[in-house]
Parts: sequence; structure tokens; C-alpha cells
Amino acid sequence: TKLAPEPSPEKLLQLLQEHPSGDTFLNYGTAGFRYDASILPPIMVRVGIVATLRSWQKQAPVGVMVTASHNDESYNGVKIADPDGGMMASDGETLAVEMANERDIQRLLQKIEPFKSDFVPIIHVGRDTRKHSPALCDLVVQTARALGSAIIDHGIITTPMLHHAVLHGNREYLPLLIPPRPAGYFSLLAQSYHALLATHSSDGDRRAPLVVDAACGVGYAHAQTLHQAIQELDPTHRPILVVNAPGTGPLNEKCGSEHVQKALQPPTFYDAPADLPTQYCASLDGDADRIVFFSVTDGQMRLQDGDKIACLLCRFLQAEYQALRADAPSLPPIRLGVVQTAYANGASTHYLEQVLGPEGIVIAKTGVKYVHHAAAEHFDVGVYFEANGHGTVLFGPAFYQCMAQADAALRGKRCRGSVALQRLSVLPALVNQAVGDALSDLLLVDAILQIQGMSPSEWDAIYTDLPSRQGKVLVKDRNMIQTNENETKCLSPVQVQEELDIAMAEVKGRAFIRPSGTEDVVRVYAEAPTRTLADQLATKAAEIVFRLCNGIGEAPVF
Ligand code: G16
Repeated sequence: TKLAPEPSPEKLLQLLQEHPSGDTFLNYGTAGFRYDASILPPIMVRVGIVATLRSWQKQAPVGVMVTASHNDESYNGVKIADPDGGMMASDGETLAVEMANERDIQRLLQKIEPFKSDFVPIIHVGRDTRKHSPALCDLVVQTARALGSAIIDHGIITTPMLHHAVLHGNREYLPLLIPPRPAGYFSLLAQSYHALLATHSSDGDRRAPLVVDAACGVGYAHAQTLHQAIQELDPTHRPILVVNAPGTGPLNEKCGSEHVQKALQPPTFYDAPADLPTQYCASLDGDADRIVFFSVTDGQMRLQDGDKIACLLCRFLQAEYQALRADAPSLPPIRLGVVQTAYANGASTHYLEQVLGPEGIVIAKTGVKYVHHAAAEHFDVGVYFEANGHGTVLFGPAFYQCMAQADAALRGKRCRGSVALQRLSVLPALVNQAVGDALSDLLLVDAILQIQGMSPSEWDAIYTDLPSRQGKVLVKDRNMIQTNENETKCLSPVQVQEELDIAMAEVKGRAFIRPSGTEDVVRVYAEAPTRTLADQLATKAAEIVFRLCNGIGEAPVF
């Protein structure tokens, strides 16, 4: 729905007066403002202002997504997307924090003045299925319209669809090789998935159905629409069974990617038959920007997390690029690499070193905004994946040049290199170039497994994870904790790292702690040579945080 601007200084003033900022300092965290839903209305009004200022500043449409993604139902949140469809850059975050924390309404209104221009700001808005999302989203819309913005309201959509809409609405930011007039998100994904699979001759896909756990969230309806779009192109496509519809169980609770990856347990299937086939499953999170895969046989779960997805992608990209170069040796080298965070399992990093060489790996700070930036900066084809399943592949200018040269070199030839060229060329359309996207990643992984003739268990076996454990510690004020740049070391309180170092040496393991940017907790990660030692190290790390950082309640034991 398109909504015209309704400029009204009186309305703007009224919204600000009805929703005054409180005393708590509000921070734009790992993925936007994210708090208990009850304190969000004043933030939403201010986000309506910030998004308008950002659109004026960039003279281009921007996006606002109302969601708290993986958090439980009591939370909500809001993220702003820049005109390129990516997470808003740090200068925008500084502005957002300044505006959200300005309690004096007159001063706030004065800060708006320098941004005003003749350009009519445009804001794409979307929201998830949480019960408070419509009212919170409406506050953003009312405020932005009162300040002169036009709104493109996408209703209930996944976060990556919102980012995708912003990118595709701003053609000058669109990468090459994406059809200029895509018939929409679902057909773009379905068509490019189909085109990728068409490069591989098979006598039909007879594997078990793919089961998608939608975390009782927004991904449910959209995964089904995507499946329909695929079946329209190929009626023989194996079924994709989407389970965990909104309302059948609590959002993200005992289901969804956050639960599966953190608790290392399969989801509860709230609305599925007991005989659901579970050899090949995937879990999305509450706004469908993350995905992990898993299988359950004889009650045992095997998890393929974001690390394993990154390894599969790097292996595939490397093999295809090598096949291309074998038939077109004059092609320039491409920097293919991967960005991981401190949560990456040590075994995955070791595996990636074998595939890409050590120069192909960068470790960045937790948060899509950091890993995305690092992938674009360091590589021509940059894979990034957080272990929690948030990731994508970015294709830079040198990649597109390479594809154009390969096209000229291989035109009219039928060889393995031309197959590789077809495969690589279709990827920028299949893989969301704005942000990590569970639905796009679902199709990408599935296509690669089919092309490489790999079963989910063969994929699982490419390396064995080091036993690891993740947990949370409640503390009085998590802001007292300072870490180094990539969050692998705690700088303050100093004693925390000193004690962690001793604990790690005792079990020959690795552990770190960091304040979450999306929940009011301190996160703990530990890995060690055995499950017992990993749990022991996680318990010790949690105890250190609890004791030295004013823990609340009881320290967790793993
Ligand atoms: C967000 C970010 C992710 C991050 C996650 C957890 O995910 O987009 O990059 O890994 O939060 O962050 P933290 O450990 O700081 O709480 P989502 O899916 O919740 O938007």
C-alpha cells in the first residue's frame, strides 16, 4: 500500500507529546532498538523521524522493519535499512541514538530543520507477526507522514524481504546480473533456483521432503508462497513441508533457529503429525533472516549451523571458479573469502583454511552489520555467516568483470567452464544481496546439495564440530563489560579475562564472554576437546561473569 505524505507540524508535536522519552538510555544495538514492547512507543515515533531524515540525507528511499527477530514474544524492536538495502550505517545509528535520547521536544524539532529539502522522503515499512507490531509500526508511519514522508507499506513480511524491497526500489544500488525488472521477490528466487538446478542433469530428486520450521513466525506464510512459486515452475519438485505456523506455539520458543542452534535440540513441531519425516529439516527464526539445517534420526539431532553452511558455500564457489578458470585460464584471480565471528566453531575455521587458505578468512565482530561490511571490503566474492545462521554471499565489481570476460572467452563452447559460468552468473539473483535471508539461503543450500549429489549427512560429515556450549548470564548492568574490537577478549573488568585465560588453559579450550546487543544478558561461549570439558568451561566462564559483573539470580550450570 502506498500512503501519501500528510505534513502536519501539529500532528508531529502531538505524537511527541503523547509519547515522551523515558529516563533509560536507549541504544541502537546489534540489530536496531530492541526492548520489551511496552517501552517502544516513544522510540517508534523517533524512528519515524530518523528514517525521514535518513531519506532526506541520502535523497533516496529507506526502510524500517518492526521486529524483534529471534527474541521472545514480549520483546519487539525496529531496524532501519539504508538505500542500498543494507543495515543503516554507523553515522545513521549515531543520529538515531541522539534523536531517541533527546527528551526536550523543542530541541528535537530544531535538530530536524537542517535535514529538510525538496526531496519527498520515501520509507518502505514492514512488520513481523508479533501482536504489538501493527500499533508500533503505525506510530512510525504516522510520524513519518506528519513530517512529510511517503510510505510504501509492505504489511507482514520477513526482514530480508523488506531489505530486498528497498534495494530493488533503488535501482542505482542494484548489482549487475540481476534481471532489471524482476517479477517480484518470490519469482526472482524461484526462477534463479530453477536456473541453477537446470545446470545439473539429474534423474529426478527423490530425497525426503524438506521440512521447514518457521518458528511460529512470519516465515511460515512466505515459505509456503515460495514453495508454490517453485512448484509452478516445476510441478515435480519434491515437497517442502512448512510447519510451526504463527499461533500454533509461542514465537521462537522451543522452536526456530535460535533454539535449535543454541540449545542443540530439535524444535517442537507444534502443528505437525508425529510421523513427520525428519531426515532433512531447516529452522528459520522469528523474522526469517536466519536459517540452520538439521536432521533427527533415532532421537539424535545433527545440526548444520551457519558455519557448516559457510563451508558448503565456499567449497562450491571455489570448485566452480576453479572449473571456470581451467577452461578460461586468462581470467583474473578473484578474491574468494569468508567472514566469521568469534562464535565460529574452531573446526569450521580449520576446514575453511584448507579450502581457501588462511588469507581467505576474516574474523569480525558479532552482528550482521559488521560481517557484511567486512565481506564487501575484503573480498570480490565474500561469504559471511554467523554460526547462528545469519548470512549471505556478496558479489563485488571484480566478480562481475570476471563473469563478463569469461562470457567472452567461452562463448559458443560447451565445456565444464561454461556450466560453471552459468552457475556463478545466476547466484547474485538467487542470493539476497542486501542482507542474510533464510528463504534465499534455503534454496541456495538445497541447490548446491543437489548439484553436488550430497546427502544432508554427507554434508554434515565434511568436518566434525568441536564440542561447544553457549549460555546467558543475567547481570545488573551489562554495559559495565568492555571487550576488544572483535569481542574475543574482555578488557573490563580486567580480572574477567585473567580468570578466563586460566580456565581455558586448564581444559585446552577457548571461551569468551560479551554483552548481547539484542537481549539484556551477557553471552558466554566455550569450546573444548570433549563435551564434558566444553560444558565445564562454559560453567566456569558463566561463574566468572556472575561473580565479577554483579550477576542476578543464580549462575547457570551447563
Ligand atoms: C541479531 C543480529 C545478528 C546477531 C544476533 C545476536 O540477529 O542481526 O547479527 O548475531 O542479533 O546478537 P547479540 O548476541 O548481540 O544479542 P536477529 O536475528 O535477532 O536480528
